[in-house]
Amino acid sequence: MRIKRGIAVGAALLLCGGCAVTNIQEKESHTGMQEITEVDESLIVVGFSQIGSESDWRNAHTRSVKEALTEENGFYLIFEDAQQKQENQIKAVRSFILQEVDYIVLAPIVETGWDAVLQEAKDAGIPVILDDRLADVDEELYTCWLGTNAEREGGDAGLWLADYLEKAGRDEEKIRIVTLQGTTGATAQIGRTNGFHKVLEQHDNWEMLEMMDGDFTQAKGQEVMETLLAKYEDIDVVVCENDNMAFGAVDAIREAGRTCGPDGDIIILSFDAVKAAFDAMIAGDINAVFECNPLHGPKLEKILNSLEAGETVDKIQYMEETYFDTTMDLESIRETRAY
Ligand code: GZL
Ligand code: ZN
Repeated sequence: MRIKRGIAVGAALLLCGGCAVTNIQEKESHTGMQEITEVDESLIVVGFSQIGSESDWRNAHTRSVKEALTEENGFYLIFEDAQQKQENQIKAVRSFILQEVDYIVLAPIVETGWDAVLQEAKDAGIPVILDDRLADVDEELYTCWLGTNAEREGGDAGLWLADYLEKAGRDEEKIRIVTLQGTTGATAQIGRTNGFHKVLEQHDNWEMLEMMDGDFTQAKGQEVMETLLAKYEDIDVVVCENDNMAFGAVDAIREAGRTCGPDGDIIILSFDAVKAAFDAMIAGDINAVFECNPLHGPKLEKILNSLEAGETVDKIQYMEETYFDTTMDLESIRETRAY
């Protein structure tokens, strides 16, 4: 680990056991708490800029990374929560550079706006791992990306809907669809929207009435669904680009005196497959959920250890994922879920 030279808190290098340690690492600094602790030279110091805590998925993702990058596993993790603001992520990356961390892990809230700060990390000789979402930069500016195939998730949702409608004898019927999109410009939003659109184009009886940004949150999802229900008399399908927006959409549909799910008028498709989505499918509110696996911790740990050992790693690494719907034994599957 690089020894951090005097920054805001003032460098106080303690020599112990012949190795220099710094006691100036600031842990969990997103809380503003100044927890001064000793950092053992042998630990791999990782700065992690996390988007926020906007969804169940995000919280599971944070837990997974924190559970993997522990001191027992040989890491010193500096965690920064950006509260869903890109400027906070850029500030966090700059603070990691100042602290001369060994690696930077960044989950970029949107794909654009990263060129300058990632060039600064490269100039400082600090490898950057993109996790979860991608940044639209020269691929020389990051070592690898660990993510999920959002476009395939969107396509799977479209194929599932086509199969579901055919089985219901509705493959010729006019199908009116709205989409609650994730944060505009986020990899998950771009991929899911594009993937679903590719299938929609195959069905000239499907019409996308409107797509609105629900920012991956339950509150915004409910608000957007209320707007769409007021605007469109007939909605047959709601594509929700994450579970939390789907929960908000179900509340809005109920409050409008409408019905949804396998026994309702409106088909609800969602992405992530957190435990609460299983509860919603079991309750008959949601028809199908397309998994996006947040348990990135163990793979990140493996990537970091490989890099520390001087090995090269694959530039793009995907998480495994599948889908679930109400034809399955959801109660028992739910018990096997880790998030
Ligand atoms: C998906 C991830 C998305 C989740 C949302 O890879 O970026 O962000 O689908 C989360 O729940 O907010
Ligand atoms: Zn995904």
